[in-house]
Amino acid sequence: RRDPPAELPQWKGGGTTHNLKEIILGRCFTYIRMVNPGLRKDCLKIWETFENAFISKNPCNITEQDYQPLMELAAHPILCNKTLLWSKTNELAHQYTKVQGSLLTLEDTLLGYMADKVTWCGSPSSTEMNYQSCPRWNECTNNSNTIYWKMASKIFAEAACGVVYVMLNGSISQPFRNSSIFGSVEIHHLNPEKVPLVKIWVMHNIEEQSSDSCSDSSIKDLKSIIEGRNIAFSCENDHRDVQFIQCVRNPEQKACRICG
Ligand code: N1C
Repeated sequence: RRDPPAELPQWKGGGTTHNLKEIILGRCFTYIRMVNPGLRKDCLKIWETFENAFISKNPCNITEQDYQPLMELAAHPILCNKTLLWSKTNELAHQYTKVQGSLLTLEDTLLGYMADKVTWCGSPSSTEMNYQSCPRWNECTNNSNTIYWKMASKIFAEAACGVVYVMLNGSISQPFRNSSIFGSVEIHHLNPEKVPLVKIWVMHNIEEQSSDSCSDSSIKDLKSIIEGRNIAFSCENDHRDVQFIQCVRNPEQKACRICG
């Protein structure tokens, strides 16, 4: 008796975002016409290059080379003293930059703007995108999305100049993790010739008791990595400007009250 025919590989993650082409093209045009007018980029060429990076390929075998042409086409300079990196503070970091108005996260650059919150992958047996499923990061590390974020993050960190700000989450067990994109890619690609100082802001969930996360052992590890790269380090718990954003939703919290 023979085994039933093998099923097509099904990944555990959600499939390619529907209308991916329209979303990426639309975001690219929005970016060059409205977000950063004056930036000259060929959005149609960017889409074709993006598609070429992963179409007809095993989504678990994507390499940096696949995305290299796209990264070269889409990268652009950013001003000094405006870079904000983050890890496990996605929502707060973006809420803050939106209101604060001058700091930029990767999602404020073309590469981050186009790919924010979308998923994509192809399959070796088809020239179509896989709308059924895509690999999750725990199924394979070199999947089409992770490689994209790692490369875009590397380029973003390399391009940084002046003071670099970093928002970390003090309400999780290790605010700094070597395995995060921030810990494995970004800190290692800041250029000490252009970046004199990294300022860490460790934020805590406003509804919890705050603690001194700057003295946490994971932050000490981070300090030695940064100083070892000849970049000065500073760390602050619950940076006040960012706390104001947290206070909007929790105005009655103790940390948010002006008197008593
Ligand atoms: O692994 P992380 O955080 O430390 O990555 C965050 C770090 C930021 O400084 C960004 O510049 O790396 C960059 N980055 C993104 O901008 C981004 N947007 C969306 C990295 N990852 C990004 N994502 C998705 O979130 C992506 O799918 C990636 O795997 C997660 C990482 O989030 P994290 O663990 O909080």
